[in-house]
Amino acid sequence: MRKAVQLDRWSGPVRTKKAFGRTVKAFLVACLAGTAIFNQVAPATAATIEVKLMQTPAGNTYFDPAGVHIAPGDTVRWVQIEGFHSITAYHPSNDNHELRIPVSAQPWDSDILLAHFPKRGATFEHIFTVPGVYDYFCKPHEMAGMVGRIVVGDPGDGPATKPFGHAPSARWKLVPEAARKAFPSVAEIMQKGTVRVP
Ligand SMILES: [Cu+2]
Repeated sequence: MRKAVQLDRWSGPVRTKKAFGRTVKAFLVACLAGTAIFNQVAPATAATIEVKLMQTPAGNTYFDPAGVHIAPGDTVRWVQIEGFHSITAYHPSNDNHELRIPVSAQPWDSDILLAHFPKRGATFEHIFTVPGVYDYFCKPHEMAGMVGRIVVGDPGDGPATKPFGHAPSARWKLVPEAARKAFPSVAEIMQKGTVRVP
């Protein structure tokens, strides 16, 4: 693909005027096309953090770890271990659930992971760029308290730092009681970096 070749040039050494011209052109083409050129120059420190999707033989379901502190640009990779799970952001676009991710962040919904990737070890990934607190849940197990919280950089003062039911006039679906109790606190996540279900 022509575009891919140009992007490769952008990341290569610039030795001549002609090459520099091509590089600038490639950059402009990429910008105009709205491609992910910034992924090409993402900081080398961007990390991938794994969270396991768990179900014990006794039927306990949880994200492991339930809470993580990551840096903007990091990727979280959820890994299927056992059970039927989804990884779904608390966001009105996901079945009118309460907004509990930063206002300017993109919501996500993996849907039931096993429906698409029936194997143990199947994964779902999301890249977190907007700083703040992100709350998410598992569709089949939200009522049982299968929820997770990710803090990206500075927690700030976004929706997930506010009490549950913070916008009653919006008539969003409320976070069930069992789920409310299952979130690790932002303070604990900031202190420990990783918070696992006891
Ligand atoms: Cu689940």
